[in-house]
Formats: sequence, C-alpha cells, structure tokens
Amino acid sequence: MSDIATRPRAKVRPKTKRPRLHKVILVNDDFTPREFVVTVLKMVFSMSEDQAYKVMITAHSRGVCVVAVYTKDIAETKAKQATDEGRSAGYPLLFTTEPEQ
Ligand code: TYC
Repeated sequence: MSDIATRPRAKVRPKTKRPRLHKVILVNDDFTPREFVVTVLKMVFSMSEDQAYKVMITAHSRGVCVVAVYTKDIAETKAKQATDEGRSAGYPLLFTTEPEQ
C-alpha cells in the first residue's frame, strides 16, 4: 500500500468571473442634426434605421440613451469613434461609457 498521505483537498473553483460590461451612452445636444445622429448610430453600432431612430429620439427627449453594452475596450473604442464622427463634421455629438451596475 502506498504511504503517500492523501488529504482531502479543498474544492477547486475555477476563477472564470466574467468581465464587467460597459454601457455606451448617447448624450443629447441642441446642435447635431437628428439625421446625422442616426447615420452615426447605424455606421458605428451596426443598427437598423428603426433602431437608430428610436435611440436618437430617446436621447433627444430624455437627455441620454444607452446605445449598447460591450467589454470595456470595445465600449471605449466605439464611443470614441462615434464621438469623432461628430467632431469631424463640426458637431458636439457625445458618446460616453460607464460600467454596468
Ligand atoms: N437634439 C438634436 C436636435 O434637435 C438631435 C440629437 C438627438 C442630438 C440625440 C444628439 O444625442 C443626440 N437637432
């Protein structure tokens, strides 16, 4: 018989916590044309005309609207890309990010 002690081992819990997702938020302003906001939403967030219009009009009437959720890097990249589209056209269009929960 083997004399190697076999102690009961603590349960192995795999550390596979999912990374926190980050929201991309569209912020309303008084200058960016509605149609331009819709175009950017379709281009950067692959939305349909209908989805993009609903998001734009929600931000327009409530001040902000959550566009989508992604991992931190992707959320920040898309928010910057979309904000830069506005800047290039001379509009103050703004997309921000914040962690979920
Ligand atoms: N408020 C803008 C207008 O009336 C349209 C707009 C909507 C701008 C949503 C930004 O996030 C925005 N022309």
